[in-house]
Amino acid sequence: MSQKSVIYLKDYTVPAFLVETVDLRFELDATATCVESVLRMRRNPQASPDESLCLFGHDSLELLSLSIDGVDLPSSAWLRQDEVLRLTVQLNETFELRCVTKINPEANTALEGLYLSDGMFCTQCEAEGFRRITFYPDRPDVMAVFTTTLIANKNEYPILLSNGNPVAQGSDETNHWVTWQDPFPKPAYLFALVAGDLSCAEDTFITQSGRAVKLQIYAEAKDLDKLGHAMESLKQSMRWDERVYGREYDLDIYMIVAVDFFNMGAMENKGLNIFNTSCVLAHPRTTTDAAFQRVESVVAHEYFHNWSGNRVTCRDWFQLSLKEGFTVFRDQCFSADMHSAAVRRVEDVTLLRTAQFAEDAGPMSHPVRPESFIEISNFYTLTVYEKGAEIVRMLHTLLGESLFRKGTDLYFDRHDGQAVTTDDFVACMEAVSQRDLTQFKRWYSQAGTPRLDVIDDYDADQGTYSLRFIQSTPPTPGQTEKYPLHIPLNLALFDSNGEVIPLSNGQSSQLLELTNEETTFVVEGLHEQPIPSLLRGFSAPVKLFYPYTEEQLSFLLTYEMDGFSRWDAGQQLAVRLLQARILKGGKVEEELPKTIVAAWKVLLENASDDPAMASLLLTLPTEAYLSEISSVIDVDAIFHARRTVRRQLAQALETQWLTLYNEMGSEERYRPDSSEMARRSLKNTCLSYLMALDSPTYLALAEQQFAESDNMTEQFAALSAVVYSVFTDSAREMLDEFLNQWQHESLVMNQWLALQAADPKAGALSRVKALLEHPVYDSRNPNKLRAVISTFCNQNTVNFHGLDGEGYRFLADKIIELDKQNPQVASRLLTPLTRWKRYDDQRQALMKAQLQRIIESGDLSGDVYEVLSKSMA
Ligand code: B3K
Ligand code: ZN
Repeated sequence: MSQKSVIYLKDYTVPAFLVETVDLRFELDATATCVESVLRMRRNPQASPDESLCLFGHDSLELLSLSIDGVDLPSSAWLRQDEVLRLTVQLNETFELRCVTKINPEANTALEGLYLSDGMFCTQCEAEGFRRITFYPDRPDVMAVFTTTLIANKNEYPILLSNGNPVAQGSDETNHWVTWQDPFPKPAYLFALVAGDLSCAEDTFITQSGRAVKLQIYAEAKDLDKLGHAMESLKQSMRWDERVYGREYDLDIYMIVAVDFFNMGAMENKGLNIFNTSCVLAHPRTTTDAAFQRVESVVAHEYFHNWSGNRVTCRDWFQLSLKEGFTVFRDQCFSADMHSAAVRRVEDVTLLRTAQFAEDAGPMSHPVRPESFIEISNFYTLTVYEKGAEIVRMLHTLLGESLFRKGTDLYFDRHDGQAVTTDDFVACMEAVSQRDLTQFKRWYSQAGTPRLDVIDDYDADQGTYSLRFIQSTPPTPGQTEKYPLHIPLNLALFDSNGEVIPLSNGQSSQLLELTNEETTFVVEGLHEQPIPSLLRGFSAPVKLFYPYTEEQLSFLLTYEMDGFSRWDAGQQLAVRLLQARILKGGKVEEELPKTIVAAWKVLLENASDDPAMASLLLTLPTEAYLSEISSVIDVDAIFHARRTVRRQLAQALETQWLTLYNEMGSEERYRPDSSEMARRSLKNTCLSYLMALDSPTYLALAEQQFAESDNMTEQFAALSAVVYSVFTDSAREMLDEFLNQWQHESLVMNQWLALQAADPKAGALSRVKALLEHPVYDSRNPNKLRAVISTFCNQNTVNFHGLDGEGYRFLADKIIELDKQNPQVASRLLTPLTRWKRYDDQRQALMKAQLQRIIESGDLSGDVYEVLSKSMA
């Protein structure tokens, strides 16, 4: 493997040169686009005066000419090595640098920089894509005012968009041009352009100060009927950010463009967001409720970046969580306000506790503010995003709503137009609260998931109850020594009647701040031993260990009012049972314990009070969660244990499931609102339990739902239930019918592909290979790659981890192939193989052999190299 260089946070230095203005001129052509850039530059007075000018430029850039203050430079005036172009000539304090490059968007399969998506030009510049467009000081602390002129064939590319406001335009016989100007200085990673034959939905938003903002969402003409939900979501987000954070939108126009080829979900480019179609298009007939909600939250997330990310940006990429953690926290709170706060909290914690905790226990474990990287694209992780959001949430918890808001006001005010650090963010919270958050900041620098052990003791004679908290964090790669963290723990105590016991603060719950390795908390004046509810609302991202009895968990499931803690009590009850069965290989058929049947029965009886929460409460912990909490992951036992318990719960409570299924039915037309989504979710949970009974009666029920539903949520749930059932002939027929109906809807086909890739029945790998040959598949489209390959390797655990090692070999083959095409996506797909240490010896050997094979396959990208080398260390 070739050596790739490591970049360290500790090596940060200020930029030697600053850019005041950038004038870009693009002559757009699919295979030969000419880019002229004119930079007004000046030496940074804060940098050393002898530093030379270095610009970043990707290998794929063809440099046509370079001049300074109108004088062409000979090729001896610069050195070009790796990604850096170093000027060797003497430079004045201020000067104008003109640079002309040629690029080939059509050949750009990495989907970074300028590329083509279904024949339309688009860009992705975060983190380091701008250097694939032109030579530039491509780092986020260099902020400039951009003016962009786009020139293209007017028939092929009638729409020409870039950041800011359109200020001039014109045309000749064949071409037309538009000039855009963005008045807000920005880093190059927020630059964007789009050119294509697009249609658009339009609306207006009046800001709190009374300014009219034009809102436009662009997509291909065939998708024009799928833009309403994103538009509504955008307006809601704009209103919410004004109300909750006092933040108003700043330009006169806000545009979103939907593209089908995109490495991630969406991108917050200033005034011109570019979205993966999967995160913007929504229509009841083709889009599930889950996808509707995703559209809403991604639209909100990207909109919120306008302040947390764009107006105040990151000094360097180690600070990525400054914008991402904060913005995820903001979008979580937005969705909580729009729907059920408890449901959203459960969903967020589930993601964190399964996927982020697993990341933190694996070879890529890193602090929320990493210390080093080879390829920054590898650090757009659950740790930076989700754990980062938990850190901001903890600040919110510690300071309280009002001080937190003062803190964010100060942050936006103090740092508007700047590129700053997570320390700057915390400093604002310190300033408004007069608190010392030095220890708290360890959450940013220390990797790994802390463990919190709780031991309690009740002294009946004295009436005192003590809780002893012991915290520790396991070592992680490169960080063996760990220090105590500042952990906010929200606690409540219950008496045996299910009433909360007022605590010393007179309230029903109390926030404890655990800052030492060991802390003891004592409550006095109790008449009986209380039942503790620890970590209400999941007040800190830790693994909690307290030896609850089954009775105590059932008690909390009945009496706890905190939605998260109540749900968690039910999950832990199920975890107990599942873990006991996993130890026995998973296939045990012994009777279900009465506690769990009784608990599920009560849940079913009360389910209609809060259908969305009920649906979560009734769902067993996922295979991913059960894997994460296993010391050695026994794939087959986990799969069978879960499946058996599901079937037994279906059997034991068959009438209740059916009654509830019927109760959740509705004759009304589809509405994508919270209460209707909740109803459908619960209805589909019931259907999937009923289908576990392998009964033709319920097959008929599913077939009826499939045929009669007027929306994708119900149709797809019926299809999934049948595909995962024993009725293979019916499944085949239904899949074919679905294909026929939706073959022209690319996003629906992704679901169709993913459903089959996840089907755990034997022979999955050959079915997956057949899907890769199917006409609806396209190996260049990341959404399709994820639908088939990622779904198979992450969700179809029994087949991917098959002991013949063929699943592992398949993934390795795909990585080797894909790394040449799209390193970012290749590196991400690699994740399941990197977790080899979590499995038994036989699987470990098989997985390692495939990692080794990838290493030996030849020249690897920095992306894949970094993940591989860390996995093999
Ligand atoms: N900021 C982008 C992520 C860009 C990832 C580049 N590899 C999306 C977001 O978090 O909003
Ligand atoms: Zn983001």
